[in-house]
Amino acid sequence: MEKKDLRCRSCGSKRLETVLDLGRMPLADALLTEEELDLPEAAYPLEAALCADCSLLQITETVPPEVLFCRKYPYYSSFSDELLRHSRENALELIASRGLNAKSLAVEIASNDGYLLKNFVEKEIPCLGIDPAEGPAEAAEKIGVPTICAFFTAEFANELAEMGKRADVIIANNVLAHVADVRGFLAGIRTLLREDGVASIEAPYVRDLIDNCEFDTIYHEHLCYFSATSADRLLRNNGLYLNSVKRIPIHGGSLRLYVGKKDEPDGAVRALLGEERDRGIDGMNYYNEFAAKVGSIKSGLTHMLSMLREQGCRIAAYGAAAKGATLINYAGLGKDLIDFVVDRNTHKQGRFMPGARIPISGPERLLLEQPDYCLILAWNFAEEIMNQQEEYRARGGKFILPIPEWKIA
Ligand code: DWN
Repeated sequence: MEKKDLRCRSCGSKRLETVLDLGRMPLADALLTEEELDLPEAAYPLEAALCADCSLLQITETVPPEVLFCRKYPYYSSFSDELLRHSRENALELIASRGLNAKSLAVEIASNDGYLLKNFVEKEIPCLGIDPAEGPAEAAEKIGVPTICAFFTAEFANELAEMGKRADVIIANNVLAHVADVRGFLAGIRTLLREDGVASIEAPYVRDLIDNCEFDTIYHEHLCYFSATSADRLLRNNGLYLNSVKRIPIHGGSLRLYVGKKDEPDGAVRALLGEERDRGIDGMNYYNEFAAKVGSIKSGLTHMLSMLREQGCRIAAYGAAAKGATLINYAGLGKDLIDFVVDRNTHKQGRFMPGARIPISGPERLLLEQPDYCLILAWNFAEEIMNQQEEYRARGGKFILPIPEWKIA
């Protein structure tokens, strides 16, 4: 069904084709306090559509960024050791490959709690973090990472440039897909980046999303789902160039895009664009079966959990993740099936999952109450979580992985 008034976030085309409609959903990171349980909860359409002109997969609804990312944003990157390891590697690789030193400047957009820039501080390389989320920005300052609590926009970049700041390296992990004014964002990068500088941008890879049916990574914070093809077209239309690219396993499969101001694509870019062409990732056929696959995950999971419940089993979940909110609310997994969710992030403990309103506690509750099963909502960190929770398993607890189809682990 063609969309009338909507335009593609990248190329402005009106030719947006629905790929998956998840209906009206609460905001994935809008965790509720006890007091808010009796209050009405906002819900917004959540529909993913493909642009027939530039092949960008995107959601059709834009929730104001101030609503999504500011006052009570509960996500702190440092609660995952795997993410810290990954980010340190990213930082050290950039420092080495760009020969950064005390005269350089590294700027990270969406720097959160300093999880990555702390590696630059350790190496005494001047750096600056920018993040609109008050809590994480404060936490970053506390560990000595210079951070400005603000959105990164073209105007903001102009202000920095007028203060004489130019970045040798700009890092933007898990933010390009979140930005409503993507043109302004990229204009800001062009302004702030030195002529010979590099922007290292990580974003979930649409190919892994579709091939592994990671539909729960679709939520209102994620406006775009990039392929190398759609990212290349967006960057090119905004005076930036995809010069190298890597597929990386983080967050269920992501791309690391190396972006510059000169058009010098390397073999890795040409190879991946070729692969995508061969697989038809820029055409609707590639997305046709996705909705049906999502439907079977939903029915398979709810059926299995209901069976366990009927057998008298107690079920909990691990990871009050944004993707977890999509999964439980889309699949209708409520308090009748899942008793509680656990999460290491102390800012999430004591709150409730949006929509389903399942209580969130610390991981110690798993051993305290020893539920028979634990559904891992943060499946992208399943290995780390299962290793960490060996005692729970040694006492007979069983883990359930929901994606790409449920299995007992
Ligand atoms: O883009 C985004 C990605 C990068 O992160 C954001 N918009 C929001 C967020 O998405 P998410 O919440 O789905 O991300 P994670 O990183 O998969 O969330 C994992 C959750 O699990 C966090 O709340 C931390 C928690 N966790 C834990 O309690 N113990 C994670 C690990 C590894 C653990 O051992």
